[in-house]
Amino acid sequence: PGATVLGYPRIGRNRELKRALEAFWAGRSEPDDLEAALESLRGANRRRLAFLGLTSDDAAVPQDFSVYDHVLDTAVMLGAIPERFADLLDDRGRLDRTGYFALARGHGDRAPLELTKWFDSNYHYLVPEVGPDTPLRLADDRVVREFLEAAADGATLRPVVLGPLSFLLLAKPVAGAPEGFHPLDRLDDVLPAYAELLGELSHLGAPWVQIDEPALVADTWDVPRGRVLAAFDRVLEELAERLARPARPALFLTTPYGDPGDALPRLAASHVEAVALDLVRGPLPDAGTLAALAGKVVVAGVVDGRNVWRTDLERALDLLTALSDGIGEGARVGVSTSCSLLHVPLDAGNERHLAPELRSWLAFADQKVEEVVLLARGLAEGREAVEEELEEAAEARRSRLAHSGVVRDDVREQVAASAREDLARAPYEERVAAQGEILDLPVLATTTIGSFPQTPELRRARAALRRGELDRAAYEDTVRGEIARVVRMQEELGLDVLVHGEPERNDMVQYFAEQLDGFVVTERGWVQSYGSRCTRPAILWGDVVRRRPMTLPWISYAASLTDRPVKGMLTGPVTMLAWSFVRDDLPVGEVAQQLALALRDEIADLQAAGIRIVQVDEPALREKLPLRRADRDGYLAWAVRAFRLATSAAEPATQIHTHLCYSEFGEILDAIDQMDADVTSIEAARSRMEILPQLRAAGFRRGIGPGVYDIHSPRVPSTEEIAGLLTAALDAVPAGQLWVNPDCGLKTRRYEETTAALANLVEAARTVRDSLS
Ligand code: THG
Ligand code: ZN
Repeated sequence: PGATVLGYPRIGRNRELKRALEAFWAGRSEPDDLEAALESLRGANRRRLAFLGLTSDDAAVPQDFSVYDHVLDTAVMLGAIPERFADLLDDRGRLDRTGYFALARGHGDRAPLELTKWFDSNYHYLVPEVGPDTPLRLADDRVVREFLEAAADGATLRPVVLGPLSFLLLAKPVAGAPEGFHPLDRLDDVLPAYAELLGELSHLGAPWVQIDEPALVADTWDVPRGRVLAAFDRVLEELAERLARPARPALFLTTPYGDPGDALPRLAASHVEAVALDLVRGPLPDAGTLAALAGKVVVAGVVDGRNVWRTDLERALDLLTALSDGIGEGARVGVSTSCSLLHVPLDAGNERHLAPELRSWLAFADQKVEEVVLLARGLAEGREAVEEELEEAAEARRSRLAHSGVVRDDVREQVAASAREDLARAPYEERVAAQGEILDLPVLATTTIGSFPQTPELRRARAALRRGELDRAAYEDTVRGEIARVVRMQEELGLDVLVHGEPERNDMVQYFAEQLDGFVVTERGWVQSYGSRCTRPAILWGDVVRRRPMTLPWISYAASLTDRPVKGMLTGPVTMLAWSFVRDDLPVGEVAQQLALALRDEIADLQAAGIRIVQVDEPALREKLPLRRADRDGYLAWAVRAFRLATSAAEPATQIHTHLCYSEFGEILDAIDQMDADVTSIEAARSRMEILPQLRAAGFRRGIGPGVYDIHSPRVPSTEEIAGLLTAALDAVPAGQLWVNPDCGLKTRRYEETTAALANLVEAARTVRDSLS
């Protein structure tokens, strides 16, 4: 019992992790420099947590560092190294740092592990590849080494490992695995490795080990729930029961990101010593389950690890008391965060330019640690002991809810009025005819997703603008110069629908957040996205109002430079929400409608200025899909409605495009259809167009642009290769429906690759087009 957190950001207060990794990758530092920087980062994190009040005696400080990704670390720990990297293993079957980075980033022509979204967050993990013959054993002693590293410094940490069930459910079968094989088939092969690790840690004196099993809160895996539960029973049997203390440390089992549901009674009946519950997203367990938890430490995740608002401490203490009373006699309740603090920035105290009132509403990672410590004290010593802090937090909360920007009557009225609107655009056939007349595009029209590479010159100009060394007029000249260059380049390449290239945007969410009332952006609120890459999520705190056109001057300028159609580029409502921290005082579906209304005004302005094509990107639509099946329809209903509301100002002759990232669309095909965009571009190059027959079978009849150039790799695809993909696409989609485009924005690529690949793309479209007639 006491206070703890399930995990802490790994990037460092000044993004030291990014600096250390990128210097090493660029050859600017030696392996020893890198290891020293990583060790110093681990030391700084544990000292910080101790300073904030987590104690070593309770092993309250988690040992959860990762150099690149914790799922990759688990794969390496278990020796699950794909065959194509076998020659990077040393004679004891181990990977050095270079090998580790090869799995994360690729090596020569060997593809890295696939990156995909971690649960419903904007963090990406590397997908382990497990087949029937993948060697699985305890192959790496990182956990032990880092435990000893801290011990040498006088700290007793609580090692954190991703549990065997979650590891296998997050993995994918190796290419060529037999039909019907599932990584979960290998459960009995990974359990001994975990048992061995627990034995070693116990031997070294680790009092606790944290095992994360977030997979239990989702019911959307490709195996039935019954099988997941049976596998979980095996985990509990082998690790908690068969292996008795002191042959293993006490087990601290967590189920972050939601409600473990029917897995909880099993956990309550098991031999684990502590159970951590996400009480922000999940409910207080029922009376029977609470009673069954009586012999254990129950760690209550009452501080939200996914958002940045200060905790309602009063409510949290009520919850802790209810939990304690519900367990009854001898209850041992600990206080924690709902999940790792990986998803929030480090310290709101670092924000020097936020309005003090706004700043007082926020809790980033460090403030959340303090909240947890305070709540544990309140629980132990009684409410009176923390009366003052409770009142101060309540006051900050009242100030937020009473702020004049939080409820704006005009916005609420517009949203209410829009709920009565029929959002159907003209019938698709009518739109196709009207658009065809105006746009006069060939079949297999070519375009890009929107962004072009961000040049060092642009980055420098933006930084100089921020520091006040460049005035706005000069900055805007730089941006216009870049737009002119990109438009000319696209004309020369022979693309049919042009874009302005987005040189004015740092991030596709932040750019809009900076211009909308209701949002604030941070200065140093970095959150890890993957590896060394971070984003600075905006904070949506009030009702949303568009002050003035946000993209119109740039798009109009681009359009003035060419006779070809220029596509306007906007970020859709779901993605604006998904990649920001969102207010907790209004249902998120309603916030989405407010964003949609702001976007609708922008589309109306673009249309009035003669822009005939507008793309509303929703790359995060798939990622926000709820982890429980029962919640999916409700989510998709408001997400689709927001998209339709945003695009409802478009006349029949205005062509609406959308772009969706990540290739698993199976579950949302119906929603994509209901969004009713005229053209949808999707990621498909890596999956060899597998999605198309599904779209066809679902009766999708609108324009579709399956990406034919994989922009996530520096490789330039040949004309023949692209033509081959297009020909394959034509098997499933009539030529009149097919668009030709890369599979995502080009922002992270370099111009050399981009122009070569686009030239091949245009050439391939011509060849296939000619072969049609
Ligand atoms: N914006 C936001 N979230 C995203 C993406 C985005 N999530 C999904 C996907 N795109 C993630 N991809 C990236 C790609 C590159 C970077 C971050 C996420 C990146 N970041 C810079 C860095 O870490 O140095 C900082 C960028 C900045 O200055 O804002 O390169 O597009 N919100
Ligand atoms: Zn994309």
